[in-house]
Amino acid sequence: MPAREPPGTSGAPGTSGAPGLAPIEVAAIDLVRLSMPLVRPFTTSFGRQSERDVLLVRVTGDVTAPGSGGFTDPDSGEGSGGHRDGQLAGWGECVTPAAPVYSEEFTDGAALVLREHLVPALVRPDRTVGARDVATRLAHLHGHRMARAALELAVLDAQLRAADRSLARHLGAVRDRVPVGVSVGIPDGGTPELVEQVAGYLDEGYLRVKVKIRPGFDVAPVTRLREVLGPDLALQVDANAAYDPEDRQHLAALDALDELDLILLEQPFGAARLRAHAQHAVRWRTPVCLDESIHDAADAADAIALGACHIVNIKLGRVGGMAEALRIRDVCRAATVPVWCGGMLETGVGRAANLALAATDGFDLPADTSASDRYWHEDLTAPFHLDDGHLAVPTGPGIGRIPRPDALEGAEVVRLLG
Ligand code: NPQ
Ligand code: MG
Repeated sequence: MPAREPPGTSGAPGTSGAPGLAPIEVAAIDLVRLSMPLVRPFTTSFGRQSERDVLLVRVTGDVTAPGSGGFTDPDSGEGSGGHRDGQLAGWGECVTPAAPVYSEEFTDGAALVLREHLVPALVRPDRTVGARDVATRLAHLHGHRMARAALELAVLDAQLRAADRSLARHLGAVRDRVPVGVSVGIPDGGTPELVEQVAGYLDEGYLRVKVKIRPGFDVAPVTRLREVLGPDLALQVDANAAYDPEDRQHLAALDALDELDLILLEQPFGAARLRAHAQHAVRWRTPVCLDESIHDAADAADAIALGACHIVNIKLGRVGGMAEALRIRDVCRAATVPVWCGGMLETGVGRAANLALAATDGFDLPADTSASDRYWHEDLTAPFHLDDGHLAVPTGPGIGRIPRPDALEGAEVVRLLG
């Protein structure tokens, strides 16, 4: 057991029984950036996206004792990539949107902070690095959790590939497939198009539907969905912080949504408005779920103690990576607060990590990790397919997916270290 990596703590405290992971010798770190068109525009209360500005972190490690099976990917039939001349690559997706519309984080900012601050601090003492070191060596830096998460996940993926172990196994996954739902944007065509899209996703087999709402597109479309698709439709809504707790019309709309038998109401108010969430959560029968408000395990504990939420959406990027995601899961489990795995329009790289997380104990509601074809004509990796409302958890080394080399042909690669 390497002294620097005690059992079960290699980027994944909170997991029990996972053997420790050896750190890797970092040979290079690159940012890989490309634009991918979405299959249909995705509109939320904060704006309309028709393409995804994708940013990946690639950590290349020197392999001194290559594992025998560590370099093929049974899920995709591809090699794990980057493994030549005694090297292997780990991948992490930085889920920042191009603009600071979901939170303060955005892709140019993430790329800059990775290049100028996070990567230098990570390798400054020495180039022997494990996923845990991302938290400890970057502890003096504030924020930028999505950038941090991408770096942590890339290091963890490289370590796991070197050890020929899957992320899901490392985390102690309790299921080999994950029940999934779909997040449906506000359609250009309004309510009729929403009904049509939701019916289409149900035909594909999605187990629940999450509808994006904003003031002016809320009660009428959601009521219509209930009328057309019936009381059995597993339906929830996400406001992305668009409602003002001081606005009577906004509150009247939320009160009306409370009559529609929703599984949950996600983030009606601003990220910092815990007291407003608590004041209204106590009146509503619909459980309030927080997304943007929860950055770490302490936020989750505070929100639960205040009565500001009954359910927590966990996203690897928003909380700074796997270690913190598992801590939040543990805080919620101790308080019997259900959690589920959210999504940020990830490519197959981020989707693979989400599935491993969602396969762990405590993730009891369907994930927002939809199939690849919900977002992409062609995913960056071997695609994820919907099977009876579930996605299979990758079983290959690390996250179990790599970007297809041909898909990266037009990508911009910036070497941060090498
Ligand atoms: C949420 N995700 O749960 C987010 C919001 C979101 C699947 O609903 C570009 C980058 C566009 C990140 C659109 C889903 C995005 C984005 C929506 C995140 O709140
Ligand atoms: Mg959300």
